[in-house]
Amino acid sequence: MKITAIEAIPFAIPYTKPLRFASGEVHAAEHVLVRVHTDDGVVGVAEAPPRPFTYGETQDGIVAVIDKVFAPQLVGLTLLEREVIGERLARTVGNPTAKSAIDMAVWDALGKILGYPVADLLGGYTDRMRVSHMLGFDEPSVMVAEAARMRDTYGISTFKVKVGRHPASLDTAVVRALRESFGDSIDLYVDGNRGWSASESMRAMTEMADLGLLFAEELCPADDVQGRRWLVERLDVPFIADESVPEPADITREVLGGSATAISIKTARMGFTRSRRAHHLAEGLGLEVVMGNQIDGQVGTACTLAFGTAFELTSRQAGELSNFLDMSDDLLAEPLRISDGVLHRSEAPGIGVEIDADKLAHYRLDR
Ligand code: MUC
Ligand code: MG
Repeated sequence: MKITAIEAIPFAIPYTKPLRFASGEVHAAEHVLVRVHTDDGVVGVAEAPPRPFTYGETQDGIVAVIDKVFAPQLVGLTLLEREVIGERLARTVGNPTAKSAIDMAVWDALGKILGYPVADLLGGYTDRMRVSHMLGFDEPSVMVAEAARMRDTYGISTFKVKVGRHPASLDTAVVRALRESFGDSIDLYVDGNRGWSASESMRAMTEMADLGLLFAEELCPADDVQGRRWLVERLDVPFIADESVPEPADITREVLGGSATAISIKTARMGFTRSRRAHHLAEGLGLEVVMGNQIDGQVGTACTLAFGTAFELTSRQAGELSNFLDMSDDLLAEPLRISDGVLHRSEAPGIGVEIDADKLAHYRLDR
């Protein structure tokens, strides 16, 4: 159970369809595959997606902090010492996806050694989640066609619509077109990635009041403290905190401060260990939870699914598990498959994925 080495392997896989949103855009999955090796010969894996516009991390930075700081601090510890691992990672400020990938690779290795899926070790609630697909900025007709393709091909009927543009009518027109095209057969919610002010958000939400939205996510910055409280108090749908709650303590602060009433749990930024704390906080504070997507590849999606299926609260809402569909390829030997709007988790130990050695050799950037 002893950690003998931690590898950070940069790779790049192009997107077939770039994702555009208020805080940035993504054209390629320039991620880092993290492998935790143990003296049992077992290797745990996870992936870190650099999101400079959200967390400040870069692909080179993730590789450097793992190689130079985290690996030397963790080699020699055992997989059972996860509190010690967390404490050592926490000595370094920031770097959430680098820390989280290490945490999840540790859990993956532990599951493989014990012979159980991580989802069962964490909570074992269910074997599947409904899938919510994220629609990036485009013309209304293109976004409606994309939703129709997702529904017809994969059975997906929940959509998160990216908003936050100026003028806001660019976005409200999209949401209205989706509702008019699909009627009540789909669920819709919106994510602003902090693109609007509180008053712009209120005007847009008022304009969309008849469209039956499930949630509104991060429409305006949490740093606009009074404005955001004012907005959240007036909305009649839960307000999801996403990038404003990278740590469990942020959840407490934002919720008790009246700036959020629901949270997005992203394993990419909290790993399994801190996501579990976020989940317990959500239970204790009475918050709705959506399993969010950090524009993850299939390894990251398997991690989100492992965590989401572990608990009742995290599997209640459709999880954002489909961004990988917009990638031209991936690293898994056996790809994830969404059908009838549902993604089943693997019954294999750990997070239940196997890396295809040829694909990794093809896409890695360090050789
Ligand atoms: C999301 O839910 O916001 C876009 C930016 C980011 O940090 O994550 C994605 C999706
Ligand atoms: Mg979001």
